[in-house]
This record gives sequence, C-alpha cells and structure tokens, in this order.
Amino acid sequence: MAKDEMPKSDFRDAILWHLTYTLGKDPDHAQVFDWRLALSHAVRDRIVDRWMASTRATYRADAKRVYYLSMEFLIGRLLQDNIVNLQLADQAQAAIESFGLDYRDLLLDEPDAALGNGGLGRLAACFMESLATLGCPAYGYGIRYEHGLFRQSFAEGRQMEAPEDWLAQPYVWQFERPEARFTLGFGGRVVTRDGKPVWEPENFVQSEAYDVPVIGWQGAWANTLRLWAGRAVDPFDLGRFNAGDFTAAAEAEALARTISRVLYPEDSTEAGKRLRLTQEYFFSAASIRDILRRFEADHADLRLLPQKVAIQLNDTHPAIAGPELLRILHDERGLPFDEALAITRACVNYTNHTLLPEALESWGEGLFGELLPRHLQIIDRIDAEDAKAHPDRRNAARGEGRVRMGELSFILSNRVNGVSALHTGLMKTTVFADQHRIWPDRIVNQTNGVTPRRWLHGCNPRLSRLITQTIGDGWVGDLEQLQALEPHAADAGWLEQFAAVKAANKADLSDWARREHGLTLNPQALFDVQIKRIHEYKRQHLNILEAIALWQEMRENPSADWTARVKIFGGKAAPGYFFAKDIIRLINDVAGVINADAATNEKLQVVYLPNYNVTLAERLIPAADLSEQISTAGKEASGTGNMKFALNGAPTIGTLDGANVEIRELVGPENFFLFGLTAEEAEARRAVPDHAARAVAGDPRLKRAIEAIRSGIFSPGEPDRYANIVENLTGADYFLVASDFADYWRAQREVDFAYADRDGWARMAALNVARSGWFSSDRTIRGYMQDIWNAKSLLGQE
Ligand code: AZC
Repeated sequence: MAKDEMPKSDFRDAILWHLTYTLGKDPDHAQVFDWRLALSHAVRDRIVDRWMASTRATYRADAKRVYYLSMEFLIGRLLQDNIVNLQLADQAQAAIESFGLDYRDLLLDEPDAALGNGGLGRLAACFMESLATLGCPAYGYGIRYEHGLFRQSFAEGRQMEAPEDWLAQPYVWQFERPEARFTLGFGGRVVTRDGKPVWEPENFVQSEAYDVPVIGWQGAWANTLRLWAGRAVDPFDLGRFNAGDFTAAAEAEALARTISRVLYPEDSTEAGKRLRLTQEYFFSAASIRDILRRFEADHADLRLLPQKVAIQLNDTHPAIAGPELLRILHDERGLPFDEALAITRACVNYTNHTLLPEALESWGEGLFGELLPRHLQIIDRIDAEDAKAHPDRRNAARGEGRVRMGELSFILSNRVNGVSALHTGLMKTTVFADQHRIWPDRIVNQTNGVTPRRWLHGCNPRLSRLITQTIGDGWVGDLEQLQALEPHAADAGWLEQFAAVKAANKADLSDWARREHGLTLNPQALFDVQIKRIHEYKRQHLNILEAIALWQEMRENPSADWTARVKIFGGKAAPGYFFAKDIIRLINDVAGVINADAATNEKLQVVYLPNYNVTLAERLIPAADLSEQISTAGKEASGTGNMKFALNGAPTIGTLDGANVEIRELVGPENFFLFGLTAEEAEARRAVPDHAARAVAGDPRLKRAIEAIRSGIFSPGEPDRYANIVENLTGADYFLVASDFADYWRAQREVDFAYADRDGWARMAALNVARSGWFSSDRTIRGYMQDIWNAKSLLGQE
C-alpha cells in the first residue's frame, strides 16, 4: 500500500495506512498505543464526511442552532462510543484481531476525558450524543482543561489527589481551529464617549478553539463540541528573552494558559474565586462571539437572532453569557437597551441542577466589578427595568453586596428548567418562588435522561444481545421499545437467560477486581453499589452505618440465613470538603475491619474502588444487583446514575428524591425498595429539637453502630478520628441520617429477603429494564427541542 492509495473501503487497510502514514510506525514495532491511535484515525475518517454533511445541511436550511454552554463535558472515552454509533464494532474487532491484538485491551488503552465533576457534566455528554442522534443542529461549548478531574488513590484509607493528564498523549478526536480565535478583555474601566458607555479592558487573552465531532446513533448526523483553550495575545516577549529573563519572556503565555489549565474540582462549595469567574467569562464570551459570528455571516438583522439561536446555560456557570450578549448587542451593535434585552431573553434558557444553597453561585460585587465592570452596570440596568415593570419583585440579580447568578440566569431567560418533576416543583416553591410568581410560565420541567447507546448497548453487550435477540434492535434508537420485553419477564426460560447475563457480568467484574486490585469478590453475593460524588446529602455514611450494623448482627448470630452481600463504593470528594473525605476514610477503615473478619466475610464484604470515573461506571453498572439512591429527600435534583442502574437491571433502594420518584412510578412500587422521609417530612423533621439524638436513642442498632465508630475499633489507637462524623450524626444531622436509619435498615432486609428468591429477583430486575425506556436522553432532548428551544430535526436532509 502506498501513501497516495489511502484505502476507503477496507477497514483493516485503513488502520494499517494510518499506522504507517499518519503515525509513522512500522507494524512490526507498533505498541497497543500505536494501534489504538491508528484505529481511532480510521474511525475518525468515517465521522468526518458525515460531520461535514451535517454542517452543510444546517447552512443550507438556515436552521435554528442550539448552543449548549457548559463548564463540564464528562465525555469519558470516545473510541468505543464512536465505533458503536457507526456500527463498526464487528469490523473493528475483526480487523484488530487479525493483527493478533486484543480488541478490548485496545479500547481500554484510551484515557478518560474527565472534563467534568459528576452528574451535570455527564448529562451534558449524554445530551450531545442525543442531539446528534436526533439530528438537531447543535454545538456544545466548553473548556479544554489540560487537567480534567483529579486522579484519586487511597493512602491508609485517605483520599489522595494527583493531576490527571488526558492530553499527555495525542488526542485524535480533536481538530485544532486556529482561525476561530477571539481576543477577550478583562478588568479596566468604563468610560463615556459620545454619551455612550465604552468598556476599556485592561488585560487580554485569546481563546483558541478545538473541535470534537459528536456522532449520533447509526452515524446519521454529527455535531460539534467546541472546547476553548486560553492563549496569550503576545505569547513570547523576545525583548525579555534576549535580555536573559527567559521565564519572564513566557509569562504572558503561562498566565493565559492558567485559565484552561484545571477543571474546578468542586461541585458544591465555593472556592478559587477569581480564577473561576475568569474561566466562566472566558468561555462564555468566546462562545457568544462565535455564535454571533456564525449568525452575522448570513443575516444582517439582529432581531432575527431568536429565530436562529437557542442558548442553553447548563447551570449558572455560563450565566455571564447573557449580559455579554446584551452588552455586544447594545454597546457594540448599537441596539437600544430594551431591544437588546428582549433579544437576549428570547435566546437564552437556563437549567438549574441543584437547590443546595451553598452550590448556588454568587460573586462579591467587588471582585465582579473589578473583572467585569461593564457587566455589573448592565446587570444593574436589567434589575432596574424589572423593578419598574414589577414593583413588588424582591429578588434582584444584585443584592446584599453580591451578584447572584441564579437570579441573573432566571431574569435573562426565556425558559428555566428543573431536571426532575420533584425538583422543578421545589424550584417553584423555594429558591425561585418570587420569580415564579412574577413569571409563572417560565419554569418548565425536563426530567434528565441517559444515552442508551453508551449506558446499555455499549457498556452491557451481553444484555444488549439478549434484548436484540428478543425484540429486535430498534430499541437502541427508540428506548421505549424495551416495553416489548415485559411479557418475557413472565417466561421462566427467558428469565434464566437474563439472570445468566447478570451472573456473567458479575464474574467479569470479579475477575477485573482480582487482577486490578487483588480483591476476591464473592460473585454469588448481592452486589450492592453506591457510586457518585461523595457528599453528605448523598449519604454514603448512611450506607456504611448500615454495613456496620449488619456486621454486628451477623457476628452475634453467625448461623442465621444471611443473604451474602458485597457493598461496593466509588466516588471522589472535593479536595476541600473535609467531612466528605472523612466519610471516604471511614468506609475504607470499616472495609478493612469487616473484610478481615473470618466469622462474617463470606457473607459481608465492603469494597471501595478508587478513582471512580466514566469507565469504572461502565464496568460496575452492568454487574450491579442493587442501586443505592439514598439521598435526603429534597436534595438530589434528579440523579442519572439511578436511571443507568434501572436500565441495566439493578432495582433501586431509595428515597423519594429527584428522579427516583419517577423511576418508582414507572417500574412499579413493587419493584423498588422505598424508604425514608419525604421531602416535606424531612423539612418538618429538621424543626424537631434533638431529632438526631432521639432517633439514636430510639434505635439500639443505630446506637451500637455509632458506638463502634466512637470506640475506635475502626481506627485503632485513634478513637477520635471520626469525632466529627459521630458528633454530626448525634447532633445537628442536617441530612437526617439518624432519622432515616431504621427505615433504611428495614428496606435492606426486604432486599435480602427478595434476593433470596432468585427467580423473583430476576423478574423484578427484568421489569426494571423493560420499564426504564422513558429515561433515554433522546426523550429529554425531544422535550427541550419542543418546549424550550423550538428547534427542528434535520435528519434526512443531510
Ligand atoms: C447534578 C445534580 O446533583 C444531580 O442530581 C443531577 O442529576 C445532575 O446535576 C444532572 O442534572 N449537579 C451537579 O453535578 N453539580 C451542580 C453544581 O449542580
């Protein structure tokens, strides 16, 4: 094969061609890494034609485009996803095996792109995939962090954080776009010229674009994820260099790059203020310029903007995009303020992902005004206009010395949405009650969803095969077809096959855990899994307390007929969130003691797998028997892990929180293990004096479990190690762990009982699969297209 004979049709030849001419490697000496890159290039080639066709179709139709602005896109690995969506899996596997290589090894060689913290970032990634699947012309805009979410390891049970470096290797999925650069200003002052305000920024950086194509199911459509990197306007000061100051010569570049250096590792608390606000403005402003550039290339009349542009703010992190658009329309394009405001409002929409007060962003007006002086004036003017129109309005964007990003997002949006029915309801009665009274049509619900391509078809090939054999393959693009499985859940022969899939997935996980971590998991046991960020409201400590209490009862009564369990944990804590880090250490300490107890360890194991990420989720979810969704009611906006577990045949033990409520309604209350206070009851309980102390006093099991922690049996020689946790559990206990413990215990024993009936359990698990089709992110995106964006699919027009 010669260089000018680039093979198009034969996949095997295409891989060899790229290995030779793109990577310059002799096949005789190529490593797994080289083959993986060659395969990725061959796959990428097949994306590019469709990508361009989609872009051309969008221009031809002059279609409305959706712009999804998000600080986080937790995309994970892309090679397998792309192969699956292009339906190349068989070809790719055959080609790779023909070279004598292991196909799975190759897929697993790709680093995880961890450009997100958790649910919000993963949702953005699922949405990008569904937008492409549905043929909705869309761009994702985010930041190309050089270091994604930190790598987690444990040292004596404690979380250690190391920088992640997904870009240490060439990243095949990105295309650098040096032509799409914008110069962005920060700081400075606002002067008046010809009676008009003019912002004179003091510092400048450039945004540089990297495009990642996102291909939909069956390759029918592809959109772009555009990630911005910070660059200096003058990257290199030759004068300083020649004067011998080599470090200073590159200082501007180092500073500019800092902006896109690291993902903010928090997902709930305030920190890193100035850099964080800089990041927010940086990517929002670059995106707005890009959106306007694309619009103005074909349209002269800015009043048409809302017909052609829908902007979605993924939480408040990009909220400054609103005032930035308004500023450009008014200050730079010269539209009257009220018209610029109306246009902005008609384009922008906002998704709220949390009601936790500490996670609702606000900025001190000092810092804000220093960095963005003109935007502060614009925000005041919007507040003033709203105050005129609605004199009884209470919650302005600026108040109490702060710029409140939730309020700002709300008042600049056409639609504001919550992410589950319960959460949307609570938005109306709590944080946005005042706004909702004034703009009653603005808040709408769009319950989250997950992409079935990655979260069932891709990650669970055995179950995918069984489903396709049973009902055909239409379900991958139309998940509600899973309903057709329902009659099979009554067929003993089919259920046996279904149970065999789960057993095989569990065996795979056990093999991997042995190889990777030296763990021996009992594959006969119930795999009870809680994987998510570590947070008090998610209550991993409730789960570990139950493990302690269970262990104590097993020791007391070793000959009873206990259902064997492996409790599996995974998740990272924000580096500055010390209580969460204590919970991690406690779980590891408890695991050490319980797993070493020969009297019980056939029946109970506790395992904390380090460095939870998308890839680990793809491994764990297909092997799970039980899904732990145990947040304090009213605190988890939706959850999306809960949907993935149900879809893969793991029934939920959970509270009436977030989308658990909808999961329970759809799978049926008899196939869901409910416990705990409702959101309303939780509010009321907090008002009861000493609610935690009373709960502990009234529940000998809970008391004994807490006592065990206090006594130091899990922290020999250091009984105070968990003093904070113990004090919290018996004192303030805002998240009502003690109050919910007894009912959680009861529900867990129901699980034990149900699991002992293996046929009954298989049926329950199968019904979870059959009835979870509604949780496809395709359904969610259709909802956004219709109720929020007024955007149309262009499928068939490419
Ligand atoms: C999460 C919510 O906590 C989770 O309930 C929801 O499913 C997810 O968003 C997607 O909507 N929120 C975050 O990850 N982070 C923040 C800042 O809210």
